[in-house]
Amino acid sequence: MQLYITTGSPYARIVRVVVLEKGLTDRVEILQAKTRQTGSPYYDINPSGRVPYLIRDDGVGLEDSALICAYLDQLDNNPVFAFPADQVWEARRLEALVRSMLDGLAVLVREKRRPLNEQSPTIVLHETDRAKRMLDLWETEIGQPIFNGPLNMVQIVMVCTLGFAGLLSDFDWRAGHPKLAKWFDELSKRPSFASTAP
Ligand SMILES: N[C@@H](CCC(=O)N[C@@H](CS)C(=O)NCC(=O)O)C(=O)O
Repeated sequence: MQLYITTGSPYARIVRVVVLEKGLTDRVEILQAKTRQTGSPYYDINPSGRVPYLIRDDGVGLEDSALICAYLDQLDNNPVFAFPADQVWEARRLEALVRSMLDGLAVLVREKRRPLNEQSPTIVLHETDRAKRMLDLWETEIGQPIFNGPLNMVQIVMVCTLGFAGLLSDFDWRAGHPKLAKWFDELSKRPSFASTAP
C-alpha cells in the first residue's frame, strides 16, 4: 500500500502512528505529497489534494484519517483500536470533540503561515478563542478512563492535536493546563509518537 502524507500534517501523523502501532511499516510505503501547490502532480493521484491518502493493495484510494485508520486496524482481523460496544459512543463523542479542536487549529496554523498583511485578525481571534475553550475542557476531562486505558484513537488524535498546537510559537497551550500537559508528555514518549513528532 502507499500512504501519501506531508510531514507537517497532524491528520497524516495520526495514520503514521497507526501504521507503526499495527506493525505495518513493511506493507505501507510512505510518500510525500505536494499539497497546496497549483498544478501539483499529486492532484492526479488524489483530486481533492488532501493528505492523508491511502492507496490500498487493490489500487483503490481512501481519504480521511479516521477511515484510513479504521481500515488499517482491521487488516489483520485483530482491530485493537475499535472500541467495545459499551464504550463506543463515549469514545466517538470524545474523538469528535478532539477532532473539532484539531480542525480549528488547522485553520489557525494555516492563517498564521500567511504573510502578516494577508492574515485575518478575526479568524485568528476566533480560532484562538476556540482552542482555549477546548483546552479548558480537556484539562477537566483528561482523567477520564478513555484517555488513560490502553492506547486508542481518542488518545492518538489528542496527542497529534496537542503536538500540532505546539507549532504555534505565540500560543502556549500548556499554560493553565498542567494535567493535560503531563498527560501529553507521558504519552509522547511512546516510540510511535516520538518518531513522528512534528
Ligand atoms: N478530515 C481530514 C482532514 C485532512 C486535511 O485537512 N489535510 C490537510 C493537511 S493537514 C491537507 O491535505 N491540506 C491540503 C489542501 O487543503 O489542499 C482527515 O482527517 O484526514
